[in-house]
Amino acid sequence: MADILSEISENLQNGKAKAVVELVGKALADGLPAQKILDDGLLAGMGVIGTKFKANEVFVPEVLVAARAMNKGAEVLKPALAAAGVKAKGKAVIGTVKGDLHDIGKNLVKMMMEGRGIEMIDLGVDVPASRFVDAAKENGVSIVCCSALLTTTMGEIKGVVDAFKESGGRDSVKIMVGGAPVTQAFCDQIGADRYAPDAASAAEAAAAYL
Ligand code: B1M
Repeated sequence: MADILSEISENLQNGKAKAVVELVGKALADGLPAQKILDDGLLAGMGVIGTKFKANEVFVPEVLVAARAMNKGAEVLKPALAAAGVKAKGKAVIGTVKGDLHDIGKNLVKMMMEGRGIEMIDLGVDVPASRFVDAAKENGVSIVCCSALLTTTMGEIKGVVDAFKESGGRDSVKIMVGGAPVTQAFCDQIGADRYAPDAASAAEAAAAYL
């Protein structure tokens, strides 16, 4: 079992998306729990890439192909991560804030929320504050999720909170925040409603709001 998970991790680190997709499918067929494949295969590989990126041992192109393999592998896990037969019970908007192109964490949060029966409106990456406000209004959603991975972009989340205040719609939405540099203290400081450290707790908190 450990072997296939290490193989997933290694192929992800080498950016071999096709192999990752095949191995994730095989691990599922072998009966491994989806959460374990995610944690010990895909995220473990991404963790190694993160450490090497920080140490200047790998660079943006390598990280990009690894990220692509991560997203492709996670797509295969999506049906298994979603609770079977959950009825849609509400909608949420999600996006990575302006200036920030990281989307792996956002995609996982989206996936986990879909697994909780929440219909997700995904605005993608580099999303300006006004777009969150417009999308929430247009779709009548009550939950807005903001992801930021850079210390230089986390301030944009405050911009989203402020844009909702300025639009007069602050009271009709719960603003949830997350991403590696984001903390509970930051959430409190900017007047957001809820900080979630990971995708599973984000999905649990969102479901509790609906
Ligand atoms: Co970037 N990058 N990156 N990068 N990158 C980091 C974030 C960094 C920590 C690496 C490092 O130096 N150690 C560093 C930030 C430093 C800082 O700000 N303090 C960094 C940097 C500096 C940069 C660039 C500036 C590099 C450059 O160009 N010189 C550049 C910026 C580009 C931009 O955004 N404008 C850049 C670019 C990139 C790539 C494009 C190459 C690629 C992104 C590809 C993609 O996403 N499609 C990339 C990657 C992959 C990373 C690392 C290696 C991995 C991030 C990741 O996906 N983690 C990262 C290093 C690291 O984190 N170790 C790094 C896995 C993911 C599952 O975790 O996103 O934290 P995470 O999500 C978690 C939780 O945080 C939470 O749930 C998720 C799952 O449990 N969560 C939420 C996330 N969003 C949430 C929203 C919620 C709730 C929970 O809403 C309710």
